[in-house]
Amino acid sequence: MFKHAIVRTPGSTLTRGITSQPELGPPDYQLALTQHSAYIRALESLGVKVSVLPPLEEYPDSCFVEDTAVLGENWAVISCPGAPSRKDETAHILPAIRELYPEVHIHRITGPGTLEGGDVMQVEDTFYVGRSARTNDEGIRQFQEILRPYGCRVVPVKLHDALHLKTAVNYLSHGRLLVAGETGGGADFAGFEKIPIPPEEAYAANSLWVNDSVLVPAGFPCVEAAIRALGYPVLPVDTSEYRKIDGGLSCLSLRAGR
Ligand code: CIR
Repeated sequence: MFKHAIVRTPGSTLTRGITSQPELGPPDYQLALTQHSAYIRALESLGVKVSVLPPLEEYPDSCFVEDTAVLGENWAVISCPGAPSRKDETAHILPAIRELYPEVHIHRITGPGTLEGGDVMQVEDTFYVGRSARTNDEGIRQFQEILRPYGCRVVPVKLHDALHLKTAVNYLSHGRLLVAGETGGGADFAGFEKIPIPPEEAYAANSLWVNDSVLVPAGFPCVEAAIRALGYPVLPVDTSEYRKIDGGLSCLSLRAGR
C-alpha cells in the first residue's frame, strides 16, 4: 500500500526539458499543469496522501521527482542523477524525504556513482536496477551496499536503448510485468508473467500500479485492455505533455509506504 507520494509542480522551463524526441515539440505548459493536477487527483482517489512541492524554474526536469530518490519501506536513498543538468535536484527533494524518514535511514549515492530512480524497479524485496546512460556500475554498487543491511536484493539489468529501466518494464503485482522493447525477452525477468506491449504502445509500458489499481497513460487502448483483462481497475491519466520530454507516469512521483 502506498500511503504517501511526493510530486513537484512543473515550472514554466519545463518546455526546455531534456528530450530524445524534439520532433514532438515542446510541452504546452498550461496543459502540463492541468495534467499534473489530474495526476495528483488520481493518486488521491487511490488513498495516497500527496505532498506537492513548488516549481523549481532553474531545473526544467525537476517535476520528474522519481529520479531524485528511491523510497523503501523504512529507508530512503537520495540518488545522484547521471544527467548533469539534474544533479542538484537532489538537494531540493531532501526536505520532503526528511518529513517521511528519520535521518539515520536516509542514504546517498555519491559521485562517481550515478543512479536515477527511473532505473529502479521494486518487486517486493528485490530492486532491479537498469544500467543505463544515467545509472552506472558504481551507482548500482553503492545502492547494493546501502540496501544489504535492510535485507533487500539488488539485481542489475543491462539496458541499451531505453532511457530508464521503467521506460520499458514495470511491475504490477502478483508476479506480473508489463514489458516493451529490449528487455522483454531478457533472462533477467525469467519467472514473471510478462504482459507484452506492442511497439506502437511502448510508451504505456510505464503504467503505474498503485494500491491495486493501475494508472495508464491515456490513449493506449491495447495496454489498457490488457490490464483491465487481468482484473485491475484502470485510471487513464493524460501525460501527453510530459511524453514530449521523455517523461511518464512513474517519473512524476515518489511513492512511499509499500
Ligand atoms: C530526463 O531526460 O531526465 C527527463 N526529460 C525525463 C525523465 C523521465 N524520468 C523517468 O522516466 N523516471
